[in-house]
Amino acid sequence: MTTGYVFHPEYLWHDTGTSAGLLPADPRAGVQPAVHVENPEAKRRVHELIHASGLLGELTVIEPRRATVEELQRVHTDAYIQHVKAQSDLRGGGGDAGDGFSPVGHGSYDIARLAAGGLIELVTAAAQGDITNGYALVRPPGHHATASQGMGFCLFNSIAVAARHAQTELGLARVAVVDWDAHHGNGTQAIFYDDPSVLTISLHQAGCFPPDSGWIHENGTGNGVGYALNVPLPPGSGHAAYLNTMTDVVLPALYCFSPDLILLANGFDAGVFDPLARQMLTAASYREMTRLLVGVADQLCHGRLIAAHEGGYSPFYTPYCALAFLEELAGTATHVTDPFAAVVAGYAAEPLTPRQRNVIYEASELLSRIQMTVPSA
Ligand code: 9RB
Ligand code: ZN
Repeated sequence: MTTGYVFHPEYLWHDTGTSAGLLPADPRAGVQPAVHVENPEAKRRVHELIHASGLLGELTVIEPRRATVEELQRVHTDAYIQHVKAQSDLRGGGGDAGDGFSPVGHGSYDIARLAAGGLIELVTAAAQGDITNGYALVRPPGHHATASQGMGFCLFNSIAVAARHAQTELGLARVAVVDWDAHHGNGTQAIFYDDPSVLTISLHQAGCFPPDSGWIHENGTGNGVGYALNVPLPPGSGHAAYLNTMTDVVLPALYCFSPDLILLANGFDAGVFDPLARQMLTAASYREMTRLLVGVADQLCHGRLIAAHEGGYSPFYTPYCALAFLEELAGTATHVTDPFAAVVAGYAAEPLTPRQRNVIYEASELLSRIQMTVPSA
């Protein structure tokens, strides 16, 4: 049993330029430019901590490759792929993948292909039995990207590309995508909305991003009805809300669905110090959520759980959440413990509120529509 790990320095070279927190910088309107919030720092520090803690030595390092155009075409339209390439070919940066919130730096097309290809390589290694599970520490992120548009810092939907690769090339027919990033995994949901062979489950802060997306009634369409699940947790949700969502919605959904592969959109922006959401998870929360997910993967699909890094913007706290996640994925522990644990202990102790309980209950009522066998088209 080994854990695969994908990282590449090029992931840090994806140049998002400047922004003003969420907004595009606009000096003429008095909106001050700052380093873009989706910048390399948090991810660089995650990799450093994985190395410095000694955990890297226990992992199976897997070299990423660039996803081919054919592999991207399983998910994205030709026009969109060409658009990202054209924006990336511009000199001096300033490109955008669609919504005005998805910067494309010079050369970012190749880096986004390296991110999607990193996921493909991990999924392939898991299918071959070279690794049990794995984590790709990639940039740019992917879960907001739809077939035809970049959104919310995301260029290519790496998880979706890996899911289609697993189905078409590796014989892994049923794929479940769990998305615990603080924002709605709208792109992944949209790509598989009519497809009962891919179950998408997104836990997120209600109404955060994209605006008006990820509500509980979004359940899929056509043959895919029942195979999209959303748990829009109120702002301020923390350890209890997320752990209860895992035990009452995510785990039962996975048992009902019985996947051959579980993919995880692994955002750490539901962490308590994150600037882009208002959730309150701690490193201990990520550890426990991961333990639950690893347990299901072991029971249902030979441990095959492959995670893609998504959000997580606190440079000082994201690394400890990621380390806790990866220790648990690898079934090991390092000498490094969350140095903020004492500070955040009170947040994690916050009990479930009635509103959180209602959302989780409503989501759990939708599980009966999932079938163990894919309905024939
Ligand atoms: C919109 C605005 C956002 C807000 C949040 C993210 C987070 C992404 C992430 C990206 C873009 C503003 C739509 C401001 O971490 N995903 O995992 N943009 N928000 N103005 N408008 C119209
Ligand atoms: Zn996010």
